Amino acid sequence: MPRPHVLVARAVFPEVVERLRAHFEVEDNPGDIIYSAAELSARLQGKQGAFTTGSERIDAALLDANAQLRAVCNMAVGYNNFDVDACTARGVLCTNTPDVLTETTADFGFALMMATARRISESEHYLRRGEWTRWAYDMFTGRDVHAATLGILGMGRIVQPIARRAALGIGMRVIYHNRSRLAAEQEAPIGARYVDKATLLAQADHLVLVLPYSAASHHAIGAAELAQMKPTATLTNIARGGIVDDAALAQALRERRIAAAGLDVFEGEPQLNPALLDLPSVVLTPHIASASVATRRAMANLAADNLIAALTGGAPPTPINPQVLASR
Ligand code: 8YV
Repeated sequence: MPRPHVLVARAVFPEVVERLRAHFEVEDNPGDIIYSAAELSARLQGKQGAFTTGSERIDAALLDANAQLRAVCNMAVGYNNFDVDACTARGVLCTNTPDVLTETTADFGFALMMATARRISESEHYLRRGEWTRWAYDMFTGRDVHAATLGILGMGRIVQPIARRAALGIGMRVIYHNRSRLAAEQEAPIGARYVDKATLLAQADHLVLVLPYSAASHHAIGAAELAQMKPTATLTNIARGGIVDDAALAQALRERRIAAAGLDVFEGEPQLNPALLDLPSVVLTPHIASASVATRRAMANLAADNLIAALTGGAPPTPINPQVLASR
């Protein structure tokens, strides 16, 4: 039987590409060029599978131009770059990489919240500029994190690790909001209390966003929501750009309607709203919440496991639309 052909759309650990070469004819991208939609579609000609990241959009037009495609395997837990309905309608399996990045991302979310509340970036820049000449009683005073109220908007796997760190680690009171609620036995050990969105916004000292991006979550935090937060509150986004209205956030920070923000994701990234760059009260990081060496390796291997299983008759470990497999 001829070996399937696959595209590895971005540069990735060489040993993971080698794993794929054991099963497939592989076109890889060691130069890590970001393909335009037209180039991605052209490179997928004749390929049955794709190893993708969040930067490759898989939509109906691309699928129609590549009717031979059987599987698209994202090296990411988020998959808003996939039109899953269009894939399902054409029998294309979609997979993602849940679970392997949860604790690493929770570590980062916690670090970003801490850095934001305690003004770590702002004070470091001051020091590097050579402006630190003496101690002052109010120099870079921030907001306490321990014993404060953590608000989590969103749900799913990441809520519990963040809540666990917060409640059991440093005695935070944890409230969360999402369309659905954790079971009582999941809430109890981490002391998480379900509240409505208005209560979450009004009571959180530190608000962390962990919800997936969709049309429904677009600008879930905009001017109206920011206006409901405490002027002393911080906002941390480790979920997706577009969940926060970045222009409204920049304005709220400029007018000191909230105290500070920690952002790992941005609308239109890697471009940033320039207003954010001018604000000292924002900690900015380039979408690295899952970026520990071990976790990125685990994500790449899980995406490869999915691709190998999908095209060799196996059971992909983390399918998004498993109904496609049932109908094969
Ligand atoms: C990825 C992420 O690194 O998993 C996700 O959803 O946001 C990150 O961990 C990024 O999407 C690249 O694929």
